[in-house]
Amino acid sequence: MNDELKTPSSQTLVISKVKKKKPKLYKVILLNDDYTPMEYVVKLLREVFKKTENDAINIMLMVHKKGSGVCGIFTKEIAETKVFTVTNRAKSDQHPLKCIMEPE
Ligand code: TYC
Repeated sequence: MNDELKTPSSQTLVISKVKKKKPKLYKVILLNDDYTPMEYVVKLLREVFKKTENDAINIMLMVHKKGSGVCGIFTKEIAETKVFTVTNRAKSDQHPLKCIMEPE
């Protein structure tokens, strides 16, 4: 990718090989437990991760059967916010639901 810079004399200087940095991405992962109600997990997936009812049910069932499942892939800040939101909501609703993030 080429970048154009204006010099003081307003000529255009083209600097090549300036790579635009891709942001690192993180998976947000839900972990299974024996107590959090299935409907609660589906509701969280709909509200926090904007999943359709169908997608939310499928992700919840995947977590239930396999032990964990990816709810989405985000930049660091967004992933941190999702983990924070899920963790706080589960805690305040007294469910042991755990949500983590890991590099993609
Ligand atoms: N295993 C839970 C149950 O049987 C449901 C559940 C699904 C819990 C996904 C957590 O991340 C989770 N009620």
